[in-house]
Amino acid sequence: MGQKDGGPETEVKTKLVVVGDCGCGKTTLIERYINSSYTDTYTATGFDTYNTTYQVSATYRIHLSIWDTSGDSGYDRVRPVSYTGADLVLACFSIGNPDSLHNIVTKWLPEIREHCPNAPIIVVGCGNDMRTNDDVIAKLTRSNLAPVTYEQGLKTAKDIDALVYSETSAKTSESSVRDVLEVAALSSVGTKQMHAGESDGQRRKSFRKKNTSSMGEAKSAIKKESKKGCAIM
Ligand SMILES: Nc1nc2c(ncn2[C@@H]2O[C@H](COP(=O)(O)OP(=O)(O)OP(=O)(O)O)[C@@H](O)[C@H]2O)c(=O)[nH]1
Ligand SMILES: [Mg+2]
Repeated sequence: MGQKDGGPETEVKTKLVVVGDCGCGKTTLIERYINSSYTDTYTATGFDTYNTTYQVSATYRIHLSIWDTSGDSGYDRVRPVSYTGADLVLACFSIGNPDSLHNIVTKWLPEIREHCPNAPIIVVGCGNDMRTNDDVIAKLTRSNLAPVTYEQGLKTAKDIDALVYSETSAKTSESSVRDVLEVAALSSVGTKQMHAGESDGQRRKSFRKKNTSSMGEAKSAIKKESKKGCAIM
């Protein structure tokens, strides 16, 4: 804490863990946020940590530690290390791969809840540019499939009691990427001081309460962000 322009300065640290199927777009999302870069080339991740600062306002700063993981099942036994101390988990899927949404429920939720039972979850639909991409649609149609719709993503997020559902395109919209990471940062600090052992319902109520009282400057920011394509449940 310090003083700037006469007001108190607030600094908060938070840890976000990013999980989801192989190739669903986790690293691309993070790289776009951290470096403003995008590549179509896929490079499998092992583990990576990115540190950055989100300056919410002149006097409010969030130090973000973003933990990237591999979706490969070969890492299932070692990935749990990443969950230690997580303040929030981003559960990602690809809008161009319906299986990856299904796996949020069957694989990622059980793993997240085993290793961090109380952490809030944000469900992130990566690559929403693919929803209208003719090549992606044609490829999925050959298997009697279609890109994931907004409603399907939102329903899954509600079913697993996620805090927020958000869609992004690291390829075409840097602002959508910024929105989801910043909402994640704000949500994670908003839920940090909640009592362990609260039910999910209590957690969401507490989040709303924080969001309208002690979150201060974060309050107006998250409200603003939530209007830009994130559904806060
Ligand atoms: N069209 C489109 N492609 C994307 C987008 N985000 C990622 N991709 C592509 O998806 C592929 C995989 O992305 P990654 O970010 O490496 O996937 P990952 O989830 O980190 O995969 P693992 O590290 O193996 O778990 C890359 O070829 C990206 O270019 C997007 O927003 N739109
Ligand atoms: Mg990766």
